[in-house]
Amino acid sequence: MKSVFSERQLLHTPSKELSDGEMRAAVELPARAEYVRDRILEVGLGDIIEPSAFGRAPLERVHTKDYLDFMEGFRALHEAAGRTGEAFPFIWPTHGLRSDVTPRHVDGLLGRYSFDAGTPIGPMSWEAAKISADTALTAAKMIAQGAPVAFALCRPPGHHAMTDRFGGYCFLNNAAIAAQYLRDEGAERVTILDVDYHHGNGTQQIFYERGDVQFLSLHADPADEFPYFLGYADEVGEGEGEGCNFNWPMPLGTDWSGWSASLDEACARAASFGTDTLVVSLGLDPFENDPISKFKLVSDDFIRVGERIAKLGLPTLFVMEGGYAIDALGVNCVNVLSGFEGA
Ligand code: SP5
Ligand code: ZN
Repeated sequence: MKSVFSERQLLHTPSKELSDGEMRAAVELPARAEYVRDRILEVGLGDIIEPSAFGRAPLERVHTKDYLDFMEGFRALHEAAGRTGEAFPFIWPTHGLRSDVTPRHVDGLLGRYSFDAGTPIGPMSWEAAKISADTALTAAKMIAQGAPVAFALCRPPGHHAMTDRFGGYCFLNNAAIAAQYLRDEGAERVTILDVDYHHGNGTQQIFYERGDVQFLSLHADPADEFPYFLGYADEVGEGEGEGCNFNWPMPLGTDWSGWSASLDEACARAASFGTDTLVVSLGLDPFENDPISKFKLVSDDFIRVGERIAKLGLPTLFVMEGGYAIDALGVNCVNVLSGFEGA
């Protein structure tokens, strides 16, 4: 299968993040993508293509213009405030504060356009995020033109990004942008299957009232894990989207037996929806040695993930999300892709 990737996605270089009451070394590092790229070349999975530039139009199908303007203008505002490194949001317009005002200062805007303090944003983050979205779009175009499968080596990741807020290491929702693009190019019923350890709150929010894009997510119970405030089993969609959103929250410590039972149920949902195109939000953080996660999948389990998804017999776009066990990331990611191809 073909993959899409650009070294410009490495320009976002977070150094630290707020974790356990301390500033710790960031985990969403450029090397993540390099390990996956190197493994693709090592096993000869297929060509790696450079993304082409799609411009703002496909981003505006998912994100608000004011959010994209903020992201584009962030670097200038940040530097005007006398800063050159990374920034962290630290105040949000929660209940009791005004959400109908747009501050002028970059720190106010950071709060307006984010939902957590765990996502460092630096001068080059927008550039890298934009290319990451182009990577998803370039791979989606291959599917729209008839390829049975394609892999978007996205980094930074996307599934936590909402219509108008970044967070969870995500700035642009690559999978959502690709799914919307596929709809606009003729797909009738798209399913997004999210296997990242964390609930894909951004993707769920974006499509929550949509009957044409189904969202299925397997993840750690948000009562115990980030993003805490979305991803529960009673969230089933609203309006046109009622019955098109399904969550499988699972206990910390879940291994292949429990996880694969949820995967089987999700695949049954994908089939019964009448899906014609599948987008997989491919997080590799359910891995047993992931430094921030508490599931127990082993490297060989990822081969079976690919095999199970292939059984659906759908045109499938894989979009990389999380996964922080850096030295195992290449093997685990490519195991899913080879499992899919070999099935
Ligand atoms: C795309 C993706 O996987 N985003 C994940 C964002 C998770 N951010 C919160 C991380 C908190 C980590 N705390 C770890 C404590 C370990 N002792
Ligand atoms: Zn994750």
